[in-house]
Amino acid sequence: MMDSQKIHGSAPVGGDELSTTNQETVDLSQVQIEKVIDDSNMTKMITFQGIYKAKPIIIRLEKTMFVESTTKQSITDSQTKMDLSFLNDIYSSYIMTPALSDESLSQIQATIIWPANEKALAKYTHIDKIFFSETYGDFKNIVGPYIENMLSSDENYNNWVYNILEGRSEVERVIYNDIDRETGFLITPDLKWSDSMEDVYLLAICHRRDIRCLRDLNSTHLPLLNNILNMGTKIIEEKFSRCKGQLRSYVHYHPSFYHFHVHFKFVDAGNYQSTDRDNLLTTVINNISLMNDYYAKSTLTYPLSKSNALYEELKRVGRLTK
Ligand code: G7M
Repeated sequence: MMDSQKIHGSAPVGGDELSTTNQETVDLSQVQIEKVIDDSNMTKMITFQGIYKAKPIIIRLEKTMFVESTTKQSITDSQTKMDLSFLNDIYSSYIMTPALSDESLSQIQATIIWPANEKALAKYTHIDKIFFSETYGDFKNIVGPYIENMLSSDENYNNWVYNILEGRSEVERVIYNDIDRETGFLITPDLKWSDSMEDVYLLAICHRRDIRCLRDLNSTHLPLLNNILNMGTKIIEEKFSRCKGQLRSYVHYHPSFYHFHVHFKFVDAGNYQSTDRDNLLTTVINNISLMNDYYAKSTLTYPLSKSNALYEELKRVGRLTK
């Protein structure tokens, strides 16, 4: 049986970026819930904002993973209630209510941030996205100049990338470095990798600095792209002892920083997730081989957050109306 004191809020949260230091547990019965700030059917999470002891609090609830043994028992347990939603040919759908004794099935993981500062509130609050179909003309007239302007107005824009490439940061984390000026790249763990072997997440960052993103790629870059695909795959599969074909390499459009890089993740059943920004490297290579300026000329559709500066720019120039 879980300690009820723990359920009711033992949540001192670390990290100054998220909150001021706190060593006090939260008494949830004293929290005033104000509103839902995020809610996702896909991630099975809901996040509330409220007030606790006159300071903002964030409470994020997440359905916990299924435990095989108890879930299996619940399916055949005669106490389990099954309400039929629909039956169609070989398919049927139910709302299943397991017996109350199946505690693990009703457990919820709660993350509490208190006191929550502006940064934490922004990070945990859902921001709407739109889908934007960016044409060749949009890129030439609006998006390309917007990127150039951003890069030239902030000389530190790609600093963290150059620190890695020049061996000033993350030196001991780099697992491969080919320093060729044209086709060279290095492989380093992504910031988001937790170091768990279950969800290996690596980045290949090229040494040349003249490729900002997918739009710039053409057939002159095929030696670089093939090098990243072939050598990157070989090195990573060997290092992590995985079978061939389990590694997924992809390029985001738009990326979050404009220096060409490729993501590498294993396609493990548990954490495989693709997003609408992903462009598989094998498809990129194929498209450029068929048509040199495929990415310069194509209309590229991607999700764009309403908090992204590009969204504001597209509105400013009248390309987006709302
Ligand atoms: O969406 P995009 O293709 O731009 O992805 C960039 C990736 O770079 C993200 O997955 C980030 O987690 C990762 N990243 C960002 N920073 C600031 C760093 C960093 O300083 N070091 C490393 N290793 N990865 C980073």
